[in-house]
Amino acid sequence: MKVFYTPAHLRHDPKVGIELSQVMPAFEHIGRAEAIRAVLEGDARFEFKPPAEWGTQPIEAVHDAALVRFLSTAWAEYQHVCGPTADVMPDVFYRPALRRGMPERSEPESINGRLGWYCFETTTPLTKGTYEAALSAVDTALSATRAVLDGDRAAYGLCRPPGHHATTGLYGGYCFFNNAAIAANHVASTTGSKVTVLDVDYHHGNGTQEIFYGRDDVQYVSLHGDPARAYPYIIGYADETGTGRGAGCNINIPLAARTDDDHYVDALERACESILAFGPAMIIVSLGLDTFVTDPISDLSLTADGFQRCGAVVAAMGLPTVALQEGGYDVGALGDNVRRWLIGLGAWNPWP
Ligand code: Q9C
Ligand code: ZN
Repeated sequence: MKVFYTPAHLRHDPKVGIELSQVMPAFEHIGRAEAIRAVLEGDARFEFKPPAEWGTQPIEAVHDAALVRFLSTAWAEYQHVCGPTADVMPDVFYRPALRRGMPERSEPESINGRLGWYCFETTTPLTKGTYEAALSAVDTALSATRAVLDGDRAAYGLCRPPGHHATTGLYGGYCFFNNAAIAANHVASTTGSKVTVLDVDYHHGNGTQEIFYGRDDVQYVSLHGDPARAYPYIIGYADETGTGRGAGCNINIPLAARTDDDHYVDALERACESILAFGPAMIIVSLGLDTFVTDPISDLSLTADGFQRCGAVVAAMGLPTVALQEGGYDVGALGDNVRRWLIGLGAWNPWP
């Protein structure tokens, strides 16, 4: 099975974030992708490939061009006005209610004001090379997708930074560009076929849901910690099912704390029935391993065995599959958890 990876991810090197009122060392750090790379390199079933360069056109087919432009210069602009500062993040967020009863204004002029216009929370610093790393994560996603469009049964994109929290116009949740949404939109728009994004990260992929909420050519199916208790709190509920042409094409399956392998696999099998009913030509998996029992920021109870069973459940649908890396923060276990999930997918075997 092909694994797409580039060391360009190392250029996004955040050190701190504010989580639960504490200044915390970054959970989403360079060691995550390096841990996955080390484990997969040690298993002859995985063949490493560098991604091709795709430029910004497929990104701007999903995200506002203004977000892309902002991210390309924001860190450097901030250095002139407020620097030197390695990790750059807003201290004032745009909230429409601040101007209740008044006409809306557009993007602020100052760099600090613009940060709070484009970013929605406090755990996603911009660093010197964040933009280049975020572009490389999109390249990784699109290159893995092309391998599958060209006939591979499955491929894995070791994307970093992750993507599923990034919306059309906002970044946050450790995410800048929505790698999976860009890949899904690329497939839907270039082939005319239906695509499903199956999101198994612990957190609801609010960005992917927002991007496709009104569309009937891309289905979004997510299993995640119930937003009644889990990030991103204000989106990800079961009654959010899509709008307009997209009505019925968004499926959220919120899960209880400490959900174990058996209950998770049951829920995933239900999700797969909805996917088969939709009838996509390809599955893009937002592959987060932060459902793991000892993940430091999550509260589900999956094991490595459970991950292998999940991969096999997805493989049993018999559809071409692209797995793209999202979260997973128990770095000591992360590489092996990814490996087990991909072994379950069993891309080197004939279709089950
Ligand atoms: N205690 C991904 O897994 N912080 N992003 C949550 C809750 C942000 C997770 C704090 C979590 C973002 C890709
Ligand atoms: Zn996550």
